[in-house]
Amino acid sequence: MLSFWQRWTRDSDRLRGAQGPGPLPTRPRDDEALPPGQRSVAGWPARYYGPVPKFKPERWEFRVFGATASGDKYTWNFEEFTELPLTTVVADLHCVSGKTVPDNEWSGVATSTLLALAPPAPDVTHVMVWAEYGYSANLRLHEFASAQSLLARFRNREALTPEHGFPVRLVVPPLYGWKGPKWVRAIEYMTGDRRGFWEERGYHNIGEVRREQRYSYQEEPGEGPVL
Ligand SMILES: Nc1nc2c(c(=O)[nH]1)N[C@H]1C(S)=C(S)[C@@H](COP(=O)(O)O)O[C@H]1N2
Ligand SMILES: [Mo]
Repeated sequence: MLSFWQRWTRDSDRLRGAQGPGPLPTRPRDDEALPPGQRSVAGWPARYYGPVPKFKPERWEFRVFGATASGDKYTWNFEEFTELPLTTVVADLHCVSGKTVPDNEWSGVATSTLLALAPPAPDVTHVMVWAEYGYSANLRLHEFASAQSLLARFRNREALTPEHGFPVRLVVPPLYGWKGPKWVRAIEYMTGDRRGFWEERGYHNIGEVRREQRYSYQEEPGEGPVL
């Protein structure tokens, strides 16, 4: 019987083995090439609101609920979640504060895998991603579902640390960092839009980095529920 840590990190070994040992290639960053208003930072400072949740493997489960096609809820316990196939995406992490952590190699469960296992009803337009302590972020279904989106368990082939979202965080590269909850526990399928934690508190409902959608006062009519 593997401990939860052995179970989680055996994939880390697998990722390293698959791609060879040694440091990751790094390319020099030219901040000119970053999206407007962003600059790259060295290392990986952790940014979060509130305390870091304590992970309790026996109490942890991942849920999909709301407007599923079947009307059922879906749950995976920790062991079951570790059995889901992994994919890898390389992407920058853009905080709305202007700091970018470049070239992260994220590995985890593709959102398309989850959507296939827990199909949404045809009229689902948005999802709410729920994390520990009630942190949430709303996304349009097509953004959540895109090929670049994943529920990351690893960064640069290492299991996430507690302050970076262990065991799992959402990564959606085209959106600002707050749209990617760390310590994710559930996905809610919604047939309309509703604001998440920061979207209710002055941040843009959509949050596309390329379009610099930082604050809710920038929203055009139709880009978010009335505040
Ligand atoms: N649960 C939760 N997830 C969160 C946050 C948070 O406060 N709580 N902060 C978000 C913000 S604003 C950013 S920029 C990234 C930062 O991730 P990092 O600390 O791993 O760099 O996490 C996002 N996910
Ligand atoms: Mo952020």
